[in-house]
Amino acid sequence: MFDKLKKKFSDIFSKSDIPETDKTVASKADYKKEEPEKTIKRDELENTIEETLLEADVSFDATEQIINNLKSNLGKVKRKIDYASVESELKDVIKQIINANNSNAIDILSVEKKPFVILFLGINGTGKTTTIGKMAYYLKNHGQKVVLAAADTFRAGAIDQLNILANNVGVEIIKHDFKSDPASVAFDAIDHARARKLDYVLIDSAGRMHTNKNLLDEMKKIKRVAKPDLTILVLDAMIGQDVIDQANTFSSEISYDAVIVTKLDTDARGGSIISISAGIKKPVIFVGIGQNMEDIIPFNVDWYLNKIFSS
Ligand SMILES: Nc1nc2c(ncn2[C@@H]2O[C@H](COP(=O)(O)OP(=O)(O)O)[C@@H](O)[C@H]2O)c(=O)[nH]1
Ligand SMILES: [Mg+2]
Repeated sequence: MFDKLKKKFSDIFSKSDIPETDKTVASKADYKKEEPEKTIKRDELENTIEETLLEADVSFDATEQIINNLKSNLGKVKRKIDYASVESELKDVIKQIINANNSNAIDILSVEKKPFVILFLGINGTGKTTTIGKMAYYLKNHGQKVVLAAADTFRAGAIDQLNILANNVGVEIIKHDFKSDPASVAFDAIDHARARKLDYVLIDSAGRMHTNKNLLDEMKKIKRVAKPDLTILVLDAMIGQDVIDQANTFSSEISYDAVIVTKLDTDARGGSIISISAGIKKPVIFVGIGQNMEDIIPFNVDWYLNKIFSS
């Protein structure tokens, strides 16, 4: 993600001005004396960082926030700015922004209330249903008993898709007929979990566009009836900067507590998590990193920094 910045630095600092033929110890020393000190102007540095971030799909607001924080930090760096010190400051600033919104992230495995009810929201194709399968797999592997609620009764095939995932993972599922009331599916799943003393209820939902009032009302009804302990908005890393608009549209209609970002494995630009943290102010609790059931990991800021600074 920071290739451009690295290249800029290597262009300025690493290029030797000494002709190959003159590379004896003595002549090197002579050249050093005459060579003007190589520097990068502060505004040139800031502009390059700004461009790099914007090209990596970091939102404009988040980029401004990073540059402003960086300005005060870079003031402390000595005259000669090298890539390592800029990278280290940049990492610190990005980490602060992400941590500011992740400090209150819930640890799903240590919740006391059982059954713990989780509702998944998000527009079509973001990866809700797949993420529910992955979460069921994750929870089951941690010794938890899970039931899925097939409350996307709107799209043909959605119930079957969740059913296949439930069978593959080996967890229970509550489903009604296509077009039936999603709130009643959620209600039944919670009832079932209580009766069987299960630990988690994961509720799927149909993809809601903010333009469709009926679907929005239905989603609000699921929330009213199920009274979830946690509502998760599923966001697709691939949609770039639109992610903020999408999240804000949701929050103006229905509240949510945390975010799961999917398809990080295909997010070549990498800036989505920074934009989400700066723009949405909700914790990112898990990230999806592939299409298989094991491809979900609890979000960890150091893992993310490592990923974006090494790619
Ligand atoms: N590469 C990748 N694909 C994913 C990930 N999560 C979901 N998908 C794919 O995204 C597509 C849509 O997923 P689906 O769960 O049906 O989305 P929904 O409409 O929100 O329920 C499917 O092809 C999934 O395999 C992920 O983390 N990485
Ligand atoms: Mg779905």
